[in-house]
Amino acid sequence: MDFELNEDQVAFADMARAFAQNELEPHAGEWDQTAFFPVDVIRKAGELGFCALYTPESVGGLGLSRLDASIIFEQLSMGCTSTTAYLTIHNMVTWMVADFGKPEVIEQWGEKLASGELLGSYCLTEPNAGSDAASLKTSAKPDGDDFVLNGSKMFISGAGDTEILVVMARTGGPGPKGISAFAVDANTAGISYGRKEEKMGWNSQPTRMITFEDVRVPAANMLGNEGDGFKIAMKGLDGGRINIATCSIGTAQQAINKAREYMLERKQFGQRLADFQALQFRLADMVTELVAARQMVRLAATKLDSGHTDASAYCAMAKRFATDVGFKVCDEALQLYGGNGYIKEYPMERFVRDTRVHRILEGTNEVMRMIIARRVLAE
Ligand code: FAD
Ligand code: 2MC
Repeated sequence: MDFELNEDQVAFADMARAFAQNELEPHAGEWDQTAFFPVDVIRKAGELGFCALYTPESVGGLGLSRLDASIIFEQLSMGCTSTTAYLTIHNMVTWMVADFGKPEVIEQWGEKLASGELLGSYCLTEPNAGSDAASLKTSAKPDGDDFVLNGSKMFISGAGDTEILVVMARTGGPGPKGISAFAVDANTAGISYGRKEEKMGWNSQPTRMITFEDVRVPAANMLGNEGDGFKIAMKGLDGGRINIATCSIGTAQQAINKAREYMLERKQFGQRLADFQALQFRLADMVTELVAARQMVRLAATKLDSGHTDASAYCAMAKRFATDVGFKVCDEALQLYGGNGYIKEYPMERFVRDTRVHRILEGTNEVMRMIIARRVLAE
């Protein structure tokens, strides 16, 4: 067991840190305020391989491990939580198309997704199917060489500004086995987008509802085989959950770094905040919990990399733990800033708003507990 980063990982982390400091951090506050989706910066990230970190090299990705990807996403999220979180969703979509797409679909879209020329959205949630994703109702009915999609998807990240949708739809009977996954051109006739949701955080990426009305999708665009869609969706989310957990870790680390500086400067009662033992102990707990969370995320990534039978449960544990810790650390850091923590001139309130949703999406933390408990009780 080696807990140190190897030379390559240090180099990747350095590259990601430089990108975060130069391209993300200086603009993150403004993107949040103006709800601006920085597509050009995401494409620039694509030039460095950040749009397809764990997609195979044969499809234009970097072919890295999930562990390496997590190390990179952590650095990026220190620059902008919300933009990096979208980037992780795009990575998930790109990997799904590359891993489960038919050769003609990979040929058509694989490298363009990997480079960031095309951006992707992951479409599972529906108005009446959130946590119970296997109850989804969007239908895909065969008609000649096509499937015809009808239904709606809710809360879709990037929707309206992305080019490729990975859509989970029902081709068979009720339950998970009746679901198939499709790669869909986002501009196909019959697809319409709802208004951009006004959100508490994650403002540098749009979230919209999508409606499908008699949308024709070539049968060749099915990912995997008919009835495989739910498992493909869950496999995508195993990695997605590590990545969202990572975005919480990176943001919390940034919050600690800034709180530390503030404690060393700000004086009250004739002393620096850093001189109050109560605050020293709070900082100590924040750092301790963050280190534990980071190690758990990296352990889950390693389990996914090695194809461990319990990998999904570890991903769920990491997601549950790291997103709860990340949010708590950001909230404590805000407290250390006092009134300034609540003011938008400083980044603390944005860190709190952006990490809050990590406890809800990519499977709520209650669903994570469900996955973990089922695994433990099955043993
Ligand atoms: P519900 O399922 O209605 O749950 C409500 C509450 O009940 C939650 O606290 C939940 O944990 C709890 N609950 C439900 N069932 C149980 C149970 N059995 N036991 C205990 N507690 C339970 N989805 C996508 O497909 N693609 C996206 O790109 C995407 N992006 C998103 C971006 C944002 C900003 C947001 C807010 C959501 C996004 N989602 C996306 C949807 C997200 O995954 C869902 O919101 C989430 O899975 C929860 O579903 P729900 O909102 O329907 O809540
Ligand atoms: N990998 C591979 N297969 C999996 C799997 C995984 N991680 N998880 C489940 N499966 C298989 C499972 O083995 C079963 O197959 P079989 O019958 O052959 O054994 C099948 O899938 C059905 O699984 P379950 O019986 O566990 O299905 P159930 O309906 O009970 O619920 C649950 C599963 C609750 C875990 C799932 O519905 C879930 O994850 N819900 C949360 C939804 C979610 O995460 N949404 C996120 C949307 S994306 C988002 O928010 C973004 C921001 C992008």
